[in-house]
Amino acid sequence: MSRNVSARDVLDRAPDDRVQVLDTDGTVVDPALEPDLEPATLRSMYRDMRFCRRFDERMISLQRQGRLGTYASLAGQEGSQIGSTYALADDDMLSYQYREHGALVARDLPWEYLLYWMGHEDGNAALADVDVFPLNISIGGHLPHAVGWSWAAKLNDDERVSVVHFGDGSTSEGDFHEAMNFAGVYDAPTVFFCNNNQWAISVPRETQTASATLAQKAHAYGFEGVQVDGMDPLATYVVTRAAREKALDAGDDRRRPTLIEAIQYRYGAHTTADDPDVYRDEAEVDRWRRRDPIDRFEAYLRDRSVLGDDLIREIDAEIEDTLETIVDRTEDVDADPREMFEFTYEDPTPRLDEQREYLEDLRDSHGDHELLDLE
Ligand SMILES: Cc1ncc(C[n+]2csc(CCOP(=O)(O)OP(=O)(O)O)c2C)c(N)n1
Ligand SMILES: [Mg+2]
Repeated sequence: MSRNVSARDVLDRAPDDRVQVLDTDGTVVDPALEPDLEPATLRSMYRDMRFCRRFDERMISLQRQGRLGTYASLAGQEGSQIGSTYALADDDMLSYQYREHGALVARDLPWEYLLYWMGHEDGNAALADVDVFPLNISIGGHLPHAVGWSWAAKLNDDERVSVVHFGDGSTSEGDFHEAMNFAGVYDAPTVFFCNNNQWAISVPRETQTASATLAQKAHAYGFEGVQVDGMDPLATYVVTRAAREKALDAGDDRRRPTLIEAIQYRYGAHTTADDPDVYRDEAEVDRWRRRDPIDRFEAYLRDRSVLGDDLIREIDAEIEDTLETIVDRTEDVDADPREMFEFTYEDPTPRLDEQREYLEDLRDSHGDHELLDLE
């Protein structure tokens, strides 16, 4: 996988011995760990990271114009999402919280993904064609499902693994501990990928847990936990690749889980409904921006002549076209607000019936108001 090291070498380390390949200026700090990737793959990773940054700006702008619902920004977290997803097979099962748009970008971002953010019920469906579970707002709720999927894969001799992204805040939920325990006991081939972006809305990492690291929590469940520089796409690639190899073959005819704690930072607000100025200092944001994943990776690629100004211009033009196409396509879909009552219960509860009637009354009293014109 890397030039000189095995998966075992990457994972067999103390939980606070953080894996890093690139320095903040893009120079290689650990040549033994540098992955052996083709120029085309490196360019594609760069394109996807750049796409993520632009996607973020565009989504926030659409939200401000009233064309998109509440949105969770990923800026700062591109290296973690793209590096980790590139380390997988295309049909490994991916599940995520709500901020990991990059993992979807690395799976060619099906346009249907935007349906969720534009408030369509269809946006809650699994993206089955690209092996991605539905978006998960209920913190930690998707972890047991990810483990269950991987356990089933193992029992069926299916050579795929399950990779689950979640936040630092998720590690305080019971679901996290139940999922980790189950995976440890039943040898479930799961890669737990924790995006530790230092904050769970306004709660800082320091008050989330008394543990020195989140990675060490894996030891309580009998498997390895490893920290990685989450703003270094080559490091997240190398660690995820190693964890995947272990999930396929951990020796002794076993498949084993791993917890990865990717250290990173969310530059923006928690969501478009949040104001971070009330709980954190702008100087903190500036400090983390010096570790920017795109700048670092760009410097690395330019130094190797894999990337130059002309190619970046071409990439940017393609990104704008692609974004325009998926936004137009989603905006062309007609929404029917009645769908919000359709998919949770086979038989609606009395409370839901009441709410549906309330909606119908509103429609009657507002005539053909744009949002309530259901016919
Ligand atoms: C079970 C549950 N409890 C509380 C919330 C409210 N909530 C929404 S986001 C969030 C913080 C999650 O933080 P983290 O896991 O670190 O993810 P991040 O937003 O930083 O990516 C909370 C508590 C929720 N969505 N689900
Ligand atoms: Mg967080």
